[in-house]
Amino acid sequence: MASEPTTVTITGAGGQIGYALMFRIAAGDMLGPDRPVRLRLLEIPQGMRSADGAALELQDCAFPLLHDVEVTDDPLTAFNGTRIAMLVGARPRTAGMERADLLAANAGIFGPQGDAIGAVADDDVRVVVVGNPANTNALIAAAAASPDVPADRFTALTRLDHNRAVGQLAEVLQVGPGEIADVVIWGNHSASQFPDVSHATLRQARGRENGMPVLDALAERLGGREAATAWLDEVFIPRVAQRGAEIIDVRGSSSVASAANAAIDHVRDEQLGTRGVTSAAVLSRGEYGVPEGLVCSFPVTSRGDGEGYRIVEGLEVDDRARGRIEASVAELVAERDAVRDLGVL
Ligand code: NAX
Repeated sequence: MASEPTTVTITGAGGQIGYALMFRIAAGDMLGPDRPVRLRLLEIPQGMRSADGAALELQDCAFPLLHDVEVTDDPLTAFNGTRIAMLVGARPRTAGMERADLLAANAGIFGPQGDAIGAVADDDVRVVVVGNPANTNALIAAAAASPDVPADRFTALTRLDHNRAVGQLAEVLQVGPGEIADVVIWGNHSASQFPDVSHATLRQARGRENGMPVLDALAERLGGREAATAWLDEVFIPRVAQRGAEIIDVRGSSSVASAANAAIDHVRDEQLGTRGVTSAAVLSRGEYGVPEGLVCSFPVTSRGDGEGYRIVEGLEVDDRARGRIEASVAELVAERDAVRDLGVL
């Protein structure tokens, strides 16, 4: 076991996703069975009791990997020496709230948190933003942390969308989710996202060396190419994009365990390496025509070598896919411009 614990900060730790996250991190699900962790839980004063209660429960689990837990409402304490910052707490949209109000309210959270990360986090800090609007909140935090922390250390979570897409494909193709490789979520973590299966394969399908294209498997299963395309356009894409609303409708509450699971997948793969391509919202340097400086979901891989996620370049993007990606990117541009108008960036 490594002797020095890794500091992990969770914001919004008194909320639902925070509660679902911390026990799995303390159990070693995120950084592996050899890395002890020190948890720093950030809340606002109204959320402190809930986070304090969760900390008592963590103690009662007696996790061998959990070095210590501190609950605080001070960002400078929460981010002090942090290696992995998971920014979950955010201001939700309430009835009648305009997009500009929502962006402004979240800028008031993610700006100061970015400042604090810039001031006191570990030199090699990695940040994942879960709280919505996640991509633009990441942009705001990165701008605030600059120049102390390079902007490419800030990412946003689209792994839940990715995992949802894999789950839908696994069901229709009647294979295990682990069989499905190289699905891509492009764009914003919002209803405009584009879940793309054109590069996806079934890993070990019927002895084919490089796997069977998912598009071929769908055509086989659904009765031809046209039927497969119709299913993708009319069922799969809207269902993945609207899955959050479906969960609320059926469960009576938003996605919590699956969101926490995706955040753990995101950090674990970034730290320890990916198996094939996954999806994460990362800083664009102009790849695939996405304007530089946006935090956009791309196909990514990580070698687990400390360099973080790298965008997979050179994938073919046909006209249909290009149109969908551009629509989602236009939304990201509009969010960025709205934040600029507020004087935040
Ligand atoms: P909850 O309302 O249960 O918890 C949020 C917590 O954040 C609250 O305890 C609140 O006190 C705290 N908080 C608010 N401002 C804070 C601040 N400045 N510093 C520290 N803590 C603060 O929400 P929950 O269900 O946990 O969801 C959290 C966020 O995740 C929401 O913004 C939600 O929209 C977003 N999601 C993002 C997903 C993604 O894939 N990127 C999927 C799931 C989820 O919808």
